[in-house]
Amino acid sequence: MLKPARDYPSFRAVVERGELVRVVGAHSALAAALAEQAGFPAVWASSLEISAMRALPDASLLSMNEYLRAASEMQKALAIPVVADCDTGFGNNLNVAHMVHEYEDAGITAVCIEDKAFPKMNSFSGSRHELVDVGTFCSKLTVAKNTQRTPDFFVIGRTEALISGIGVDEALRRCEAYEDAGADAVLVHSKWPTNKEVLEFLQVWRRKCPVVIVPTTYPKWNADEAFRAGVSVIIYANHALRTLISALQETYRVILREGNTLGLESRIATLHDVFELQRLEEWKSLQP
Ligand code: SPV
Ligand code: MG
Repeated sequence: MLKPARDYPSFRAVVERGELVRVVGAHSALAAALAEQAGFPAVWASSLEISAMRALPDASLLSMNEYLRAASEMQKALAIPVVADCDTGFGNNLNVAHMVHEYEDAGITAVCIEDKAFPKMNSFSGSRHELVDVGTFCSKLTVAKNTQRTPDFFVIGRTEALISGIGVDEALRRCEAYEDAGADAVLVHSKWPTNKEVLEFLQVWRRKCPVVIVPTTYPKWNADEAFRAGVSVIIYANHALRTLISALQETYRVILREGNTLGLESRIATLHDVFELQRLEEWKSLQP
């Protein structure tokens, strides 16, 4: 019998297994379903990927409802949890409370908010990234935790201290305060070309809160090594988007160049693959 919505564990339950959690970014339910098929235990509903699907920059342009819709479409297609990238929380404490109501209602079990000022710019955009002060962000985290209705709801507090260039000590000071304010995990984001800054952070971090990283600019660091160094969750945030771009560029080029699609056929998914991802047979069984 067709079950359009599937059962899935909360992100907290996945983290509490005690193993390294590798999370991959997605921009659509289809990409999320492929991540699940590949074996990932959770999916990151990335603000960069979701904005890029509209050919727009990741600059607080889309509304909360647009991000929520994308995350909730992903969650409906999955038997693994979505971690929703909620940027700055879409405004002040009131926006954060509204966000938690809406995301929790939609069945999302984990959200991530960051300490940049609204409106924000993507962390790799080369802009000056203004942060809110520690107290302001702690207050957002406390509001988020006080708003949730299910005990499992998981709030990640993300610092952009390293992205804005104010150093590892400040990142530590902020993450300690975010844990004290109720964050269930801290995300320390870095754009350093190696794992240097994150390692310095981990060497001093003595708190219980799990540490989340996004190793976009230091892709050499192996997951097992990161786990041994104290990382609990790794987010591969934008590789799906970049793969999509390269794959489509190549397909479109070949079609125009060759005048037919013969050379592509063995390299691209079949329609059977498409129907399977759509669970077409299950849907067809509704109307015998
Ligand atoms: C995202 O994937 O939208 C992120 C990670 O927040 S980053 O793009 O590195 O800021
Ligand atoms: Mg983002």
